[in-house]
Amino acid sequence: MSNKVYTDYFFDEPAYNTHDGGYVPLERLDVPEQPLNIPPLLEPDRETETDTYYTLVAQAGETQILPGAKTKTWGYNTTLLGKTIVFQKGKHIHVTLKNELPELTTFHWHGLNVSGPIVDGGCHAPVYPGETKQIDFTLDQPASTTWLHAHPCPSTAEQVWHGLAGLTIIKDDVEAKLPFPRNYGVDDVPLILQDRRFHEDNQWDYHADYDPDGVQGPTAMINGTVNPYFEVKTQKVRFRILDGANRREWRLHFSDDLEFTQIGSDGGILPAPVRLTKLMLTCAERAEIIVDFGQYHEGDVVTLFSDDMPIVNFRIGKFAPDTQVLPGHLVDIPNPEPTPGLPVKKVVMSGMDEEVMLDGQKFNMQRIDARQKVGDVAIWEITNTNQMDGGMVHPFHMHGCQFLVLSRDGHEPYPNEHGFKDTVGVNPGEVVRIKVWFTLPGVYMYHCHIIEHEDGGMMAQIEAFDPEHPQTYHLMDMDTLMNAFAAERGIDVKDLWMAGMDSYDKMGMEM
Ligand SMILES: [Cu+2]
Repeated sequence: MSNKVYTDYFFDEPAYNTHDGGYVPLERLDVPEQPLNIPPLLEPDRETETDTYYTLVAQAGETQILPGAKTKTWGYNTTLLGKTIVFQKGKHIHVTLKNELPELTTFHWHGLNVSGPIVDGGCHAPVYPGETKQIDFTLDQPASTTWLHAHPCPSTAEQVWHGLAGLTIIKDDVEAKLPFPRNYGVDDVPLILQDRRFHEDNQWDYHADYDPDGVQGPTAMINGTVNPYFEVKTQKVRFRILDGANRREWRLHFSDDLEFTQIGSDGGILPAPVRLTKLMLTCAERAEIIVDFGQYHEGDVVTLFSDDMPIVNFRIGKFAPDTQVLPGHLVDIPNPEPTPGLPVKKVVMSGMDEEVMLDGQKFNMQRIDARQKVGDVAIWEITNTNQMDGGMVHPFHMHGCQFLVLSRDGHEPYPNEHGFKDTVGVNPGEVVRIKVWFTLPGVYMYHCHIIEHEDGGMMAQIEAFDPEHPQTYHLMDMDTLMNAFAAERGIDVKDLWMAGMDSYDKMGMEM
């Protein structure tokens, strides 16, 4: 491991969301501290040597988040967020998807290399209320922290806001040999970072809080807990951090500028550990870090902040000394040569508010915007045309693959971007080059992961094709989904309000 300790957030400061006109600063709610919720693990229905079977239920319920009235929330196999699913690489996974919500939803495996558009669970794979569907896939990708969230167009943002986001963890033999903490809930701890505004009777009101640049709330909610504390019982703790917010960027640092080590990014373990005192995550990005609390004593409290707001308190308990040192090299990252003769695939993210677009147009579910042969290794060039002054970081996300970041404006990527990624924050005015290859044929979406931007049309889709086995895809259309949503709500489709619709309407564009 290099001895260098990085002490900045890397991203361009003028582009931070704190400079946004609509920025909602975090505020500390005056409610007692509560133990950090650790999402329970989802038990498989059954398991063989080669196959694992799960049932996943999207359900509505009520959750005691604040003192007083419970909050109406949605979740996977629980009332809020989801039970954590642990997958073993190489296993054939069978999932029964059950929708017990009052409206249609989809089950998107963010970060999994599974075939699109159906297994992937984007907008083309609705599961209607009361319906059950089966999917199956074989996991063939490295150990990583990925997640599951709803992805129905154009209501992804609202459904995630209701709580449909859960963590998934992939394990493999390579990661198992590394000296990392891996006792779930004890020294291997998820931190799902979200923010909400609690209205009357502790309820959320997505429509009231709507902002086309992304909905925010002033209250930090970590794993569904407000004002959480966590009892530290081991010297070193690994955190699997997910920016599960609709729009908020998290600029994380600990009290005393405590140094920590990043060991993983979106798609797996980093080639080498990176020492940091600050870490910025944009929407949907993940980071795995190890924090060494060795300099503290029983009774001390270490605080995790985002900007200047405390978001988790770590109460230091008794622990045995841990002198294990991380190796300088963690994993090998494959780095295939680009396929000769392929043009650079250019993607332009433009606009803000309702004007957001991808390549000068808004998403159309029935339009395939690009094609790439399975196995081809292509250079993609992602441009954010926002002005540095007043623009914003757009987190670019791809389904169906994990990519490598090659450069930012021709310079080296950030020091913690040398592993697999599926989401990369692009600064205003910046050009980010990535290397993209698909392993499975399918139709895959790519988009900004400020969720209101994707609902608002800052999204496109690509067909990864196998010339030996041409396929035709039945692609869902917006009218079918909108009519279904209206019917489920018992209203006329003309009276239906969905977040992304405004963005199309105001630009005079068809959905
Ligand atoms: Cu965006």
